[in-house]
Amino acid sequence: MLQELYQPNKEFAKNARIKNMCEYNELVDAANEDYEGFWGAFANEKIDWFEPFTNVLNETNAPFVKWFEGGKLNVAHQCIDRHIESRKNKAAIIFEGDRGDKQIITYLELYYQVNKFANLLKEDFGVKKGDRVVIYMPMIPEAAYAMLACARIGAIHSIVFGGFSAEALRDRINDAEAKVVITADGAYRKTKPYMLKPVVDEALAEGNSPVEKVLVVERNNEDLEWVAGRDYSYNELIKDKSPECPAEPMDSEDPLFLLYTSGSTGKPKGVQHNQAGYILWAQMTMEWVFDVKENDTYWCTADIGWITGHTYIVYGPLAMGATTVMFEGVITYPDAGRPWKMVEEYKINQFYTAPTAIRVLHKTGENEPAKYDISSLKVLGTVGEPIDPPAWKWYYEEVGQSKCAIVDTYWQTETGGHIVSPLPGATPIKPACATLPLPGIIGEILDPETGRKVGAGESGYMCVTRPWPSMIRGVWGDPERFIKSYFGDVKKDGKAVYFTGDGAVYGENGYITITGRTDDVINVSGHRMGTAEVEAAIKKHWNVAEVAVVGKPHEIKGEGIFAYIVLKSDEGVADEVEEVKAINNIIKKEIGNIAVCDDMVFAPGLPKTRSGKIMRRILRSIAKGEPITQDISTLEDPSVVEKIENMVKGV
Ligand code: 6R9
Repeated sequence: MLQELYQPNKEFAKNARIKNMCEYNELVDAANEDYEGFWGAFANEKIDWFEPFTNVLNETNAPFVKWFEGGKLNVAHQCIDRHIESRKNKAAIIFEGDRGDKQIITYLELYYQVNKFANLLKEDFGVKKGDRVVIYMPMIPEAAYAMLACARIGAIHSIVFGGFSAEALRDRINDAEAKVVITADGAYRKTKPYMLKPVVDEALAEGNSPVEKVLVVERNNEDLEWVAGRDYSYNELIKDKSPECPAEPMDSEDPLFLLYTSGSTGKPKGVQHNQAGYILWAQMTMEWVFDVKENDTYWCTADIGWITGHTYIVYGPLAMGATTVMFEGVITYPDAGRPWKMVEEYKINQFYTAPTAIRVLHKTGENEPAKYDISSLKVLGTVGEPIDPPAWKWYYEEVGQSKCAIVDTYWQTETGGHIVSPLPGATPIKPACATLPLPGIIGEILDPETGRKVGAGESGYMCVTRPWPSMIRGVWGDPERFIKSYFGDVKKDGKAVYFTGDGAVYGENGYITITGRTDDVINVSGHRMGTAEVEAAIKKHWNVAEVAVVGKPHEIKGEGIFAYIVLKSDEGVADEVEEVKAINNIIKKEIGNIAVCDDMVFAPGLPKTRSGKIMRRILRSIAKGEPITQDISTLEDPSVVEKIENMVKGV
């Protein structure tokens, strides 16, 4: 195992914030010895408090915990105002549009834009502290202004990824009881305009919507249908707004945002993050894991519709006063050299993306990095799903020129920020391995039966056994689901601990390799998808009697979506291709393009136990083409397995 380790670049390590494993261990020990002292000291050092906190951690009502009680702060102040004195002319956001249009927004400019936006929300829309605001936006600077404007006035934003359908948007709006939606007329993708506002119209069409007002950023100048008294142009309203808006003093535990994510059952849940703990860890992990320096330019290719975009495009980089690149386009367009061209042009120092993107860049543009001067790169990051060793190697050798650390950052929507990751100046790295828990995070692989920490070479459940500042604070409107989803599976010393939903295995040196979800969540191109959600959409087709959805390994996407469908009747199914299309159209309507199935099999039945439980493990094995190892004799109808197997072989 050890020969597979790559040591940190010595030159880089000299100036890194955490320079070696001794320093890493000192921090880990400090947290172990005095957990509250450790976090309290960092909270004092990093956050510009309006009023100091009086208590570090309150666990009396665990798992509902409170961090930094008594403290007052404002996240927009932390991300913008406090930098004005020393960084007013520094680029806060470098925006590159899909068509190559560029914009550089300084911290002072960001301050004015966000204040105006905040005043608009307050004065024209009556948005108050605690109100929910849904943001359904493309990757344009106004999306970041919208987030920070909400934070400034204490409104709770809930971003819905622009690829979600009207139905999915409606569900999220209703669940959050949002008063306002902020959107854009449209945006560009591969130089072609597409529309967003009509999706909002459709989401609100049913009536009974909690939404009172819709704010439209006119990016494409498309002709739109405007609903009088509901829809307003941002471009018009913003004109006469004052560039000064006081930052609302917020309690440490006031909610900052909701972000809906998929679980193993039911509809998506609104993951709630609060103010102080979230912003503290967003900033600390930016500093530790990416080691961004004052003059660096950092680029994360995620979309702000996902947690990675929240923490590592907007909140983390701005909290530490860094320059963050925001990219509207598609990284393989016009060709797979686009990101390297941007690295050359902006002299990007840290580049953060997903394994899916790395695989596609590798496959379609293996030699592209060498065509550009990408010598500015220092740290490369990956996130969202396990990365495979060949993709890792290409990333390390061709993009990182064998001198950049790769930080394989493991975390989730619920963790707010990284929890297991190498530190670029300290941790010897290993292909496709997230390595060690970050200091302050008590991450352990536990045996789900006994709650015992497993040994080297053993696998178990990836857990965090103490609360940490940026952890999920609740599932919006459903405290029981919060407890059940995260604290129901694993107990350590009789106490329920946070379980991530992922399996993991320890290497000899305590290194953690994440092996993937243990539940019915699949990971398609790094996007989390509940198989139950896809099944619910498919069931809306009139002719579907039963359905089971599983993940299947996919060369580019990591996992693809494989659906086994039992039709009610073969009659009227003139053409299977048409049936597949019709079902996929329903999925597009109910969820969005990201949930379209890669494979669909019309099965004669599903393998079920006598109590009626669908044996998904069998279906997973069939999808993978693996031999079935489970005992099928106890199934209600064992013959169905062979029938399905034969059908799949013919797919
Ligand atoms: C940040 C993010 C979370 C799920 C998580 C796990 C998978 C994320 C990973 C990884 C292996 C990594 N995941 N990072 N698996 N190695 N470095 O992706 O959040 O969308 O909530 O997904 O993604 O399965 O449980 P989210």
